[in-house]
Amino acid sequence: MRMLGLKSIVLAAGLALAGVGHAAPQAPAAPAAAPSGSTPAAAKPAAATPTDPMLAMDGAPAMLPTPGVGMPVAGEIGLQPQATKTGERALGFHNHILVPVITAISLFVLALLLWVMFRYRASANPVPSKTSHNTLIEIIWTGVPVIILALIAAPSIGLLAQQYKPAPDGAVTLKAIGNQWYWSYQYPDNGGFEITANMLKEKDEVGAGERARTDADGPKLLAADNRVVLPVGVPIRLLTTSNDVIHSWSIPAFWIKLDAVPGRVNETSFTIDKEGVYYGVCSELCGARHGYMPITVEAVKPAVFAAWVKAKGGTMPNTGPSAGKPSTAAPAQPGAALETNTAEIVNTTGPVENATSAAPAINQAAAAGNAGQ
Ligand SMILES: [Cu+2]
Repeated sequence: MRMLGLKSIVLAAGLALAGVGHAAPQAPAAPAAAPSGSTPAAAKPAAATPTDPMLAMDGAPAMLPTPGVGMPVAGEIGLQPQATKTGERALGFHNHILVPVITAISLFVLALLLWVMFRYRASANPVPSKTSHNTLIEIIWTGVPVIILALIAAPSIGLLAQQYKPAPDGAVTLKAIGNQWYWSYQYPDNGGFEITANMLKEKDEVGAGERARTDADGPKLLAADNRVVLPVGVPIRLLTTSNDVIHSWSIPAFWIKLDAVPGRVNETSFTIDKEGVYYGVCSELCGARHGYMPITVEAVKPAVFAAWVKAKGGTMPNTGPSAGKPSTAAPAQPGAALETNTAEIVNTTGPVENATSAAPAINQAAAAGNAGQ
């Protein structure tokens, strides 16, 4: 209960700060754009409740992270609970096959070592055997490991194939672009709007007008100002690339880790089974602030996702899964540079012309500020 009380206070503080974003829900960059003028908090008193549809800076629906889900837990070992079918399969493979096999082999080898050390020590065995070959034992110590490896390989290859299965038609495409040191995201099937995600700083690190991390945003070093919103139960086609050096987009609870390489696009797919907030970090050493470019994914019902896309100025594709182009409802060419189908997206460095085009520049400035620390 005491924990709950503390959380409520922190949450209230977070929502009050998040109230900065209420001033301009249509212009996500506005909070960052007007830090130096008046005190943002004074401009708009926060009337936020936990169900307020605004938590992340970009107007993502408010969803509180569940402790221990989609994030690491202090003092725990093992893998995070999985939120995808592939992840559950891999977790089962790890927990029920790999760990028992590894443990049994280690204990067996340890027992052999101990037996040899005591039974054949000089005092107990003064005259050593001169045996140099034993056909039966040699067949066993060659054959048994081969059988063990074959037994592990069978499920392992199936799992590997499942991890890189191309997304089916009708998948939602998310393109994650690594930058030193933040992530930007495009939704090419949804009008091509772009969002930019920077790490939320702690209370004692923020400058004037900046929003500090709260527990409602997520754990320290893992919470981003803008969340990647994705629908549950719908296949996601993940594309990764980079604007500078190699990064890696990773969400442990999805069993996803895909390198983001400059000049090429990597692809994989996954389907999130459970709603929730999931956290990850860049998983490829990419420079000084490698440890400060977190990934926050908010998995929501498809209808909520559609509403969020609309709020971002994007569009939902026509019911035909292979419609390809944004629907005619698209506002004034938002996806002009991005209406190609996902396989041929190569324009990662050009300016993104859409409703949120101000965001990258401003956030890059913010990122540069971060780098100066
Ligand atoms: Cu990186």
